[in-house]
Amino acid sequence: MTGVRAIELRLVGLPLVRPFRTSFGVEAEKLCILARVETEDAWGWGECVTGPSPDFSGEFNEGAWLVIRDFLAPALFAAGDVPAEDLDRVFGGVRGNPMAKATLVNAVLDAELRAAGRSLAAFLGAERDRVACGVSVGIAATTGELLDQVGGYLAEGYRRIKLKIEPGIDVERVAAVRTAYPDIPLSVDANAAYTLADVDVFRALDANDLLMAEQPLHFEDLLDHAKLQAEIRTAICLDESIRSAADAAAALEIGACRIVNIKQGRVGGLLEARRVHDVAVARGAPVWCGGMLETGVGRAANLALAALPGFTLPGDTSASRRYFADDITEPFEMAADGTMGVPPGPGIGVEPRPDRLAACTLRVERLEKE
Ligand code: NPG
Repeated sequence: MTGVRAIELRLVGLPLVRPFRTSFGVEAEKLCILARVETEDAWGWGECVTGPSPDFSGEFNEGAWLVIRDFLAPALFAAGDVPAEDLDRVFGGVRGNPMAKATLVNAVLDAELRAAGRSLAAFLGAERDRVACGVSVGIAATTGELLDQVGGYLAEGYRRIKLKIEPGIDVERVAAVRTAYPDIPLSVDANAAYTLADVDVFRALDANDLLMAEQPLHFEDLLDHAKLQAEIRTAICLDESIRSAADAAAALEIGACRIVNIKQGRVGGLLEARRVHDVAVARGAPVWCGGMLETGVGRAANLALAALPGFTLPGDTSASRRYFADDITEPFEMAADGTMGVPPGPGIGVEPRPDRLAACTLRVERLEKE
């Protein structure tokens, strides 16, 4: 492949079909950056998983835009003809900012694979062409509303229900869902809202036969997660705490978790995500593919990743319609058996539809190699 000669950054906005409430806030609209890199041979797309504010992580849209524009793009242009595999080194002068880096790593990889006529799934080492889908259910106003939502998603075929929890909206809610649906695969996600002082909440949750409790404690506190894991039966899964393969190795080594949520954007892109997968597989820990309410561009990348052999649990890889009335790409549909097809085409296998892209775009900036 020849080097990247231009990058188009775009801020896009799409209304969500229902506001998504977590322990750190409510999102009613999906606002994110899409990057399109251009080489002599192909275009490649990358979706940045940052949101409007630095809540899930320290990165956020306007910050990521500047990091890409002022630091990562100049480094990429200066690097010339380098494969995506070398971008760790190219971006090595910029600390942190894995979500901003992932945007360009994934876009360059997509361009490379499109030029080679090879699918992302095949490149990553996928072993199946369909993946099992779960759904993440935001904190509802009432238990009745939550039960309605869960019932609707189960009727659509979702194979695992994940409930967002926060202090005070946890044990009773989860027990109500478990009572209504005694046999479904069920998990909870706290988005770091608890402390070790809340160990009794997690002991009480143990009674609900949960697949896992995701990110119960502070994202920087692996030791406390290890202490909590030693006190409860439910497997802890880490999300925010895992920013790299090294983090995953450390967390599994000290018993801070037994399961890893892999979000490629959170760990710096698809290549590091595959390394996280490999670390977990080597240690016998199951992984699954997390979601960040991505548009079809990010969803396509997630599906390819979720087809790797270590992804043995259903992911937050839901159908487009769970998020958007009209996605940016052709919508991703889930079959009635709760699986979704991995795009077989070159690269991520999908493109934004020009009319939808134009309608959703709030701002564009074109960066060119000098
Ligand atoms: O289906 O994409 C999805 C959403 C899954 O719950 C989900 N994501 O904490 O994992 C999370 C949460 C999230 C969404 C976090 C958006 C940050 C932004």
